[in-house]
Amino acid sequence: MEFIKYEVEGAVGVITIDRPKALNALNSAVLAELDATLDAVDLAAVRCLILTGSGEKSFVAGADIGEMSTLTKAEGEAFGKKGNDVFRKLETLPIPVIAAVNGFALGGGCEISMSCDIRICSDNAVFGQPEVGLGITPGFGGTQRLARLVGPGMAKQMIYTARNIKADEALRIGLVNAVYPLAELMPAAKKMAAGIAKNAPIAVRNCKKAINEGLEAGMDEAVVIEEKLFGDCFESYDQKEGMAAFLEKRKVEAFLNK
Ligand code: DAK
Repeated sequence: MEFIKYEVEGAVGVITIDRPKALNALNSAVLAELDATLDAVDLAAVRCLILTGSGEKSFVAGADIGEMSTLTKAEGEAFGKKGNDVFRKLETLPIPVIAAVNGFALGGGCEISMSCDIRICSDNAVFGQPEVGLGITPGFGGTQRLARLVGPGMAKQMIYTARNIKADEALRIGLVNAVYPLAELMPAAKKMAAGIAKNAPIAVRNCKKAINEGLEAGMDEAVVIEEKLFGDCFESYDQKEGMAAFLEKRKVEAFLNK
């Protein structure tokens, strides 16, 4: 891989987008490598992923403007689909993904962070959807996920004005969950990931599915989605061990993902 680094530490995988010359901007090659990396994650061993960017300045500075500049309408739509397919794969991956946003998260960078389950950022992070200033719409899910995350009023303001926001404002509007000094971002992400990884994997996976799928449904349908995923946890080794440990006043020995 030229642009994606993937490392596994214990049960936590760290994906780093590594294209420093372009501040980690997403071109077709980066998207293809990210897609292949997600396909290769060992879901039996890895229980949480962290997505970050290389360097100390940028998470992802957007889709690659040079590559997009000469696209036809049909090619633009195809490029949007390529990004959307990878981002959707990330969003629906059976394990949680934490975006550790270490700098610029503009356009496609903001969008990829929103495809992750949880966003935390460094204090130098900058978020924004600058696309209308470039003559295009957000094309990797920004019009959809930003409105769902921060509400339509704030999303429309950010998208129509193309104004970037800093980490403190991102925190205030709920786009990120926490802000850290840059040096503390990855340790914090790893600590959170390890905390997730020690919980029962089938239950965590079903929670992700229930939240994601429930948000797309009306409440009557959403509670049925939850019921089924709740029921699915029973008779598993991990459910029996988790409850036995409580009843026997001891610590869980290990969740075995079965
Ligand atoms: N694409 C390509 N190269 C980029 C880039 C980008 N998005 N962002 C930065 N770079 C490159 C710069 O061109 C520069 O390259 P060299 O000139 O050194 O060769 C290098 O990275 C360093 O950048 P700067 O010299 O500009 O660094 P500064 O610190 O001065 O500024 C910056 C940092 C992040 C403020 C600035 O680079 C910047 O404004 N970058 C562009 C940010 C941006 O507008 N991002 C949004 C891109 S639009 C769609 C699909 C997808 C999308 C839309 C539609 N469909 C097909 C429907 C998504 C769109 C976007 O993401």
